[in-house]
Amino acid sequence: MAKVTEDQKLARYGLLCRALQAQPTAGDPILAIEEPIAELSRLIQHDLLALARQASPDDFAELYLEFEQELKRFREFAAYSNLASKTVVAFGGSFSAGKSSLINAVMGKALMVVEVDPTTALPAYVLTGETDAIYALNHHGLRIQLTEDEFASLTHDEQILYDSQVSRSLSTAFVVRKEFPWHNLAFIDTPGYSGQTHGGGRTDASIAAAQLNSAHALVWVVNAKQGVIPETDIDFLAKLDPSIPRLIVVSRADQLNESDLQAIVERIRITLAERNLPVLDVLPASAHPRHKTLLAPIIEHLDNWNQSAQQQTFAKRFKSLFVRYQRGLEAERNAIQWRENRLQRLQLLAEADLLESVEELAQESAEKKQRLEVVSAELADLRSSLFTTLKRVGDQVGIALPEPHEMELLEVGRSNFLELLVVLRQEKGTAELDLHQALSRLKQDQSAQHQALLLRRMPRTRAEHWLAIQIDSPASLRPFLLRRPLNTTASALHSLEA
Ligand SMILES: Nc1nc2c(ncn2[C@@H]2O[C@H](COP(=O)(O)OP(=O)(O)O)[C@@H](O)[C@H]2O)c(=O)[nH]1
Ligand SMILES: [Mg+2]
Repeated sequence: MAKVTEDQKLARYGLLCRALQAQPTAGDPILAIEEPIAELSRLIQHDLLALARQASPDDFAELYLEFEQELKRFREFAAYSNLASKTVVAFGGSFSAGKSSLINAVMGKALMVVEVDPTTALPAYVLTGETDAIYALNHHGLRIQLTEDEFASLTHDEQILYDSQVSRSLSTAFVVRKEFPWHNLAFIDTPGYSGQTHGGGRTDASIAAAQLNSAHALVWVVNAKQGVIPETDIDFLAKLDPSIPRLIVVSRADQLNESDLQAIVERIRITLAERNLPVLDVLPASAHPRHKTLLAPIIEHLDNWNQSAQQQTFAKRFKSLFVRYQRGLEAERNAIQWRENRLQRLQLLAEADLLESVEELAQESAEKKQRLEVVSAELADLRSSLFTTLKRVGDQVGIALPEPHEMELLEVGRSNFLELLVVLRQEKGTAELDLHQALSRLKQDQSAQHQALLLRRMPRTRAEHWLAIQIDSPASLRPFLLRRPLNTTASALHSLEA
């Protein structure tokens, strides 16, 4: 390995200083939004946590991570406002699947870093701009500029050469390319997911999922040499928002012969259909210039996405997180109500010596219910403050967001299976559905096609999970089994009633 010169060491020191800078310099556009951004952090990192200590759903830990992730993404857009008007296309897939190479190939230029060490790789937005430039956000949320060489040096070699890991102090990169062909698109090159835990206990998988879920479209890359789409990829795809259009790209086509490649593409198509994961297409690709023609259908999809200007998803995403929290509280309120009903019966039957205990329990229940109501009201206030502050920042930097009261009204899609059934029944004006009976019919495998639409087929699904939808058990278990209803058609639900 080449020896590091004094000049190079000095340059690295300069980079380290920038990466660790904590105060914006005069004239930094971030100064204009510092106060509302701090307010957003306070709302989530302080007020939301304080509420959660009083009452929160079982999955609050995940919910909170998503809140933080969404806030982080909003800060990225605020720090580099050219992103605001772009349709975001995320490239996902496992480490070394070939995501960065594919991005380079479709752009027709080698602009991204490939073969970086996955543990130090930064997610990078790639988009057009007036001049070529690379920026990164440091851990204080400040945008710093990197030279091409500095960006390229953020690999595992850095550790060997300089004994430093600057990329650990950076969170996101923005690669601006004058000749980026799609003016309305921004790509996001994700480092890929793994089960490994990262600093702070987060897994790469959860970060990758949040990044992909916030995109307008997805390109999922699979390494052709694996021959199949791995089970871990399927699990991952199943967890992503089904309303985001996705394209599967089978990379390294150059390393297989034509017929093997076709067989693999076909197999992946079938697997995805069987697993009930609709995709736009499964397309082979290669980063090798010799196989350039393979890229044409992929580029066609990108051209298509480039046609439509899309609003950023912040309002919808934050709204759906609040809705999840509220639904968790509702489920708990229902459980308490049920308990209260039973306690009332006990009160009637209890002997005098037990009556006091029963009354005590009833009192506790009532207090708990009241607390839940207070938390629910405070959560609504918190939501409205967050929407107002988001809008303030959005107006300042040019991120188009609905008015706060419109955000309140935003429809985030029903995620409650029972609710869907109730709506269906009301539409049809039929008698109340016996869920137990309906589900047993579903299990009799009458309409396998509809069954697959309604239920997730996951290898991990255990018998007790199935039990959960047959008896009136906690609503929180149902989403695990039931597909998010965005693509559940009414006709599929009809099959429950048939
Ligand atoms: N032969 C061949 N190698 C590829 C192709 N795509 C990626 N690679 C190689 O696979 C490795 C990982 O690719 P990269 O794009 O960095 O993967 P990422 O981690 O998903 O971004 C690199 O060594 C690439 O050169 C391809 O289409 N053909
Ligand atoms: Mg990469």
